[in-house]
Amino acid sequence: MAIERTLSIIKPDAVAKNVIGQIYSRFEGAGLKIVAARMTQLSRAEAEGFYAVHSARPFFKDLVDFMISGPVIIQVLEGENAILKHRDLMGATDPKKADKGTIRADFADSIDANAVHGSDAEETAKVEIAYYFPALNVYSR
Ligand code: RTP
Ligand code: MG
Repeated sequence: MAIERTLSIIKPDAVAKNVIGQIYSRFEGAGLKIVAARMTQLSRAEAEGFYAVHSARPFFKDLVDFMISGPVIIQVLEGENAILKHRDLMGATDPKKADKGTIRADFADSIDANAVHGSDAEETAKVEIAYYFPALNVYSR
């Protein structure tokens, strides 16, 4: 199976709940390595740019408002089948529909405040990693 990289964000609700370590443990437990990471509070322009594909959707403004409401932790995860593995760990977008034991089932409150983001395909992972880590200060090991 291919070694992949994916872009992960711990959203403001999960940072505020103080569950960063518990979420990192799940990544590590699944064999995903954190190869780049930073904590930041996104500007409106950064959040709008990141979610540009959703700009015409009715939830766009709420999504951007939420993503800039507090600090986030952004990381690159690396491992076998990392993109799908990370999506499986996250669970469905709506925490009410997320499988038991997933990050969203355990830590998210609503479809808006849903704890985490993860790239959904190889191409989007590349674009999203370059968006937040343009210098590619990524540490493989
Ligand atoms: P993400 O991009 O955050 O990993 O989540 P996802 O792929 O599961 O969901 P996506 O369709 O890409 O939507 C991005 C984020 O927008 C919010 N959303 N709200 N109110 C709504 O109907 C709605 N739909 C999506 C969610 O916070 C979702 O994570
Ligand atoms: Mg998505």
